[in-house]
Amino acid sequence: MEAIGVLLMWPANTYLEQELDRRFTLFRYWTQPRPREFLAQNSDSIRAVVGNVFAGADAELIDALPKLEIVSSFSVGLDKIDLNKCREKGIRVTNTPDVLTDDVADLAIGLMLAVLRRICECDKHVRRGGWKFGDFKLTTRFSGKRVGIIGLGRIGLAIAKRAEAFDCPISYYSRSKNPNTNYKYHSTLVDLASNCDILVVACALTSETTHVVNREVMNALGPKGILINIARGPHVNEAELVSALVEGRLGGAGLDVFEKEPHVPEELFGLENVVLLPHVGSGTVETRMAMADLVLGNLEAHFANKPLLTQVV
Ligand code: 8YV
Repeated sequence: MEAIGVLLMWPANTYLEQELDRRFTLFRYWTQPRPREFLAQNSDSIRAVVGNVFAGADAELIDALPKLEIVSSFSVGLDKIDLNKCREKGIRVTNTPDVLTDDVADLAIGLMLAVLRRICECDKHVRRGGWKFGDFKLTTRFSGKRVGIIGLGRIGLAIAKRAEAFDCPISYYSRSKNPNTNYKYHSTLVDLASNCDILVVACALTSETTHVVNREVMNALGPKGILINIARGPHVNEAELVSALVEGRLGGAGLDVFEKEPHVPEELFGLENVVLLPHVGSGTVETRMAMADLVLGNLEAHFANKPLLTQVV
């Protein structure tokens, strides 16, 4: 059978890379010193692309691969893939939903607790020997705080379920009201931010949701409000976030994602009411294995003319 060329865009996972190498003719895009020349020389053999949150399949890449049949993303987020272009060209797209929902939702709760109870600062206090000279200052309770969720999809609902276990009243904002839940719906994001203590970004990144958390929303959340972002950095106007935190107009933030990863605004480094994580939402052994198996399973299904496991387009 003719060798199937698969273009891996980013070294996201060792197991995935090894399995792609074993099953297909694997091209490692990030290792190519002259990408355009590489694509011109190999475009006829590349029938699949595997991307992730850092590198996907934009219009330029898709146009350079005339034999491309499927884009299988090692991520649930699809913001690095030109979905309309894929639709136009009949290119199938898959992602890795569900298998990472629990990890991401767990981390959102972890960030809420870490910010409100200053867990990272308490740890430093002990490690620096500060406890010998006095107790750590009092912090604030998480249980019972009002949690507002932007986007009530799989991950948003999982966060809500966890926060309810802490007796947190749940409210949400999304494009339309979810008829299958009793959570309080707010028709505007400013209204949600004005009526919660903790605002969580859990929606997909699109042109409509880029910078959806702006200065007005941050001011509405207020000097005791906490912003949690486990979705995408560009959901938040990062320059406005830095000024809101530095000026005290926002009470704190727990951030796993940033506008220009891996670069994080250094103004945040000295703020004790901010917890900074390196985009580790799905970063457990179990989940990344399950994600890799979904990528592999979708590719195997496609090339065996069987139904895809998690088809988006
Ligand atoms: C990626 C993510 O899964 O799935 C997503 O959309 O944001 C991440 O958890 C991870 O970075 C691997 O690409």
